[in-house]
Amino acid sequence: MIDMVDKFREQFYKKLRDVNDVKSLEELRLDFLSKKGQVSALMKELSKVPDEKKKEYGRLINNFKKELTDRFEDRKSEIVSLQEKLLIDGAESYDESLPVNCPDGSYHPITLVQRELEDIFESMGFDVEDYNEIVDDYHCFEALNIPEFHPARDMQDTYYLTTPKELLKSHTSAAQNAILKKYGPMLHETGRPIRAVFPGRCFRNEAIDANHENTFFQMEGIMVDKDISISNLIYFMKTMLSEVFGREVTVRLRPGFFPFVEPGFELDIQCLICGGKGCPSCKNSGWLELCPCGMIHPNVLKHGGINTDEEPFKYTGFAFGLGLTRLAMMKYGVGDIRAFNSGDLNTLSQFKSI
Ligand code: FA5
Repeated sequence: MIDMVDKFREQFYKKLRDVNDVKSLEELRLDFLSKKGQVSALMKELSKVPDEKKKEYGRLINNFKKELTDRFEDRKSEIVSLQEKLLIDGAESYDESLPVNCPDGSYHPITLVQRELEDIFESMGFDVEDYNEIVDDYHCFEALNIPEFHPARDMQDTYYLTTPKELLKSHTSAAQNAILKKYGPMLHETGRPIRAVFPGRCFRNEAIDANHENTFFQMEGIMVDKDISISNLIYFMKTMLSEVFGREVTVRLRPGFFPFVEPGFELDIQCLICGGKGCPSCKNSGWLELCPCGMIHPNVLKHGGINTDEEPFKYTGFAFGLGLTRLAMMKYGVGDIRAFNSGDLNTLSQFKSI
């Protein structure tokens, strides 16, 4: 009997660790705590033990049942409170099994997140810009301090067109040069800082999984002015994330290499699908790479015609490349990125109606 209890305990805790949603929680309850579950099976075994041991084993099973019920309730309240936190800004609780209920159509969740971010950045004085999906090699790489044959090109394997040196843009950074050239003269002539965000669709030849797509969205942002520093960058990143999520979210900043920034950082957000415990959406790390950023490399500013040398107008700036699709996953609690490009109305009709 003691061996059976130990075996069931081990199985229970192993399964409990993997439970991340209400559905699998219910499966666990049925498996262990329902009338047909493992604990009831132990109770039935009790009839087979000698009378003098019945009391001792009865107590053992009751204590075991209480232990399992307590742990089950703890995990249940953790999951429920995590889900409540995820129900931000009217996003209905995302459940892929719900029937289609959207007679008038609805916005795609990425459109919703994009518009919300545009509003946030506009309120902080940023212009919103649009940019091509087909770009040339110069804008996607060379102007970003990534010369031909530089190994950094391997990080973004994309789709080339038959026209020489034209490709589907692999990142929104491809627009940086055009934005610097558009707003640079105003900066030099009137001192108006460059503050712009530019959302866009990006393409990469990726091995697709729960958090990688071959077609996904990013939102790039740049700010260039006199005396811009890393503190400005961190301030804007934190403000943006707390506005989007409506509360403080746990982030971490670690060094990251991108030839177009120096220094460069990776800004990760603690996974809101599993609360940092580890799940397929965050490759079991508890963190999701969301927004690489850094101080714009002087070579990039020079390619964009910005004066980086002469006093008193020596300009510096920061840039970031936010993963919009991943942000939508976190905001709405969508555990698999493939849901967004699926065209599945059950999934996509659960967001704000038109
Ligand atoms: C870049 O694309 C850089 N251009 C970002 C940048 C901009 C750095 C400005 C510094 C300054 P990266 O390859 O890490 O970096 O992609 C940026 C974000 O896009 C990732 O953090 C992730 O959130 C998202 N992303 C990248 N690849 C995919 C993919 N295949 N599917 C979904 N999201 C992706």
